[in-house]
Amino acid sequence: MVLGMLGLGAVGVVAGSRVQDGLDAALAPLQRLDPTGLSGLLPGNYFRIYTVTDGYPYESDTNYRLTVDGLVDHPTVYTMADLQAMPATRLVRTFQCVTGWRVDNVHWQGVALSVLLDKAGVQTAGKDLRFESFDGVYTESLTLAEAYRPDVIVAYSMLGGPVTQEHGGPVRLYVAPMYGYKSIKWMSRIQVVDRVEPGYWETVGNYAVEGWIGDSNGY
Ligand SMILES: Nc1nc2c(c(=O)[nH]1)N[C@H]1C(S)=C(S)[C@@H](COP(=O)(O)O)O[C@H]1N2
Ligand SMILES: [Mo]
Repeated sequence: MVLGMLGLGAVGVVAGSRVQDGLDAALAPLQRLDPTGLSGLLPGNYFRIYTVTDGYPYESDTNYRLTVDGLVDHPTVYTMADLQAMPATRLVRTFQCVTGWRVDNVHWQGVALSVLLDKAGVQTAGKDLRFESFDGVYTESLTLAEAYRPDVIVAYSMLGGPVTQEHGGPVRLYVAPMYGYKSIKWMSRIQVVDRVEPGYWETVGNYAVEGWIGDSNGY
């Protein structure tokens, strides 16, 4: 009896994740045609997969590298194993895209950005951060004060497993208090700079550089 129930439970989990994969796959072509996010008008409590290039870049866990450099005393290149060996931060939060869609109770795990900044030793001239994606196009920004919040993490886990390729794996940023566009996917570089450099949608789409959830936004 107990074994039977466990078996049923396992089947339920697998079926559930297949349904979600199917939804993502079905929506992917639509999302590629819709970089401005009008598909956010569709109903449903699930992620839309966004990319501003013509695909989803791939990097294996083994080959993945994250560079922290710029105005720091100790420029560092991290591997996946390095990040996973560091103290982990877990968050369960609503993910909110500025276009209107949201996903409740998303589980995240990663390294607090503040931990990486402390290790790097930010110089006094360093005021802001510039983030790069290995898609070669998308960028983002945060002030140093924002980056030091405990709910800003360099995430290697999302939705109960590794961050998938479509969701920006192996590693993406997760800025919990801000709209989704701040959470850069396929993150490859964190550069400490001396002034705010507005990110991709903040230049192309006039989104607010300060992406606080709940604020009105240039979007
Ligand atoms: N590299 C990259 N990061 C990105 C985006 C993107 O197109 N490219 N879209 C942003 C936006 S607007 C949102 S809402 C979220 C969506 O995350 P998801 O694709 O995992 O749903 O990723 C953000 N990070
Ligand atoms: Mo978004």
